[in-house]
Amino acid sequence: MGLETVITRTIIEEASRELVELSNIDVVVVGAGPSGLTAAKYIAEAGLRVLVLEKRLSFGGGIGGGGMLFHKVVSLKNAKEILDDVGVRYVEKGDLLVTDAAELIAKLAAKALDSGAKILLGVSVEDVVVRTNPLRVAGVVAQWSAIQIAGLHVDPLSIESKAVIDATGHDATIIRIVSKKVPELGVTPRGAGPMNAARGEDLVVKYTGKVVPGLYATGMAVAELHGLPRMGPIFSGMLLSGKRVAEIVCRDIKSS
Ligand code: 48F
Repeated sequence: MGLETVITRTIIEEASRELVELSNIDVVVVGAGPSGLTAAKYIAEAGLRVLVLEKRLSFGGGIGGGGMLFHKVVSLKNAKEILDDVGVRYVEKGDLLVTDAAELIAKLAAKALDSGAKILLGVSVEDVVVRTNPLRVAGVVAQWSAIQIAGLHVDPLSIESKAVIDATGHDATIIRIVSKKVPELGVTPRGAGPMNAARGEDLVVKYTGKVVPGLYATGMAVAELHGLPRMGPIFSGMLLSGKRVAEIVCRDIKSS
């Protein structure tokens, strides 16, 4: 057997074995931006099985774009503990901690993976699984992003989970899908408000949490749902929101 065949078989065998295990999991996080990666890290550390699905072939979401493409991003000092936890270096400037965007992306992802989270890149969530009695979100429907981009009609795969976390940022994709397709759950995204960094930072953490049974929101998806102010290129709110949703999801799953 030629090396090409060995390579092909190994990839298919290893990926299939894992995908079978991942098709029923404790938590699915949709989106590998700052809030989703932070949530995945703390959920995995709490001992739950967590899968992150990211539609792009890279992680980090909005971190890489930083502020107007500059390579520095900032956080308030209330996120110091999380930055220390993931080993990101920063300099203090007044009330702000300044980090390199690339380092924040790499270390958040590495920490989530080291803690046991699984991340699949190039996978888009296009629908949710819903169960009745009681009515709840019970998983996601996923498609290769390449298939979506090509506009091909290929049926997707489903992943069952105890909790789905919408960490899709301004898209608030899962919240919008539930709002449109399951109106009886009463989810009505208001759209994020205009810029107010200080208020936005506080409120996004305060409103982080359960949306409806089985569905949770973190990061800018929370702002989109509740009409909270946007805050621009500051990331403490995203990190703290990720940690907060992890606490809420772990508590709910462990008490159920
Ligand atoms: O946008 P994103 O970084 O969301 P976030 O964690 O952080 C927001 C900040 O970056 C910034 C901000 C901070 O003050 O305002 O905007 O809330 O990351 C969202 C990730 O979700 C992916 C998307 O590619 C990005 O990496 N994503 C979006 N829709 C889907 C998805 C989908 N349907 N399936 C899979 N991934």
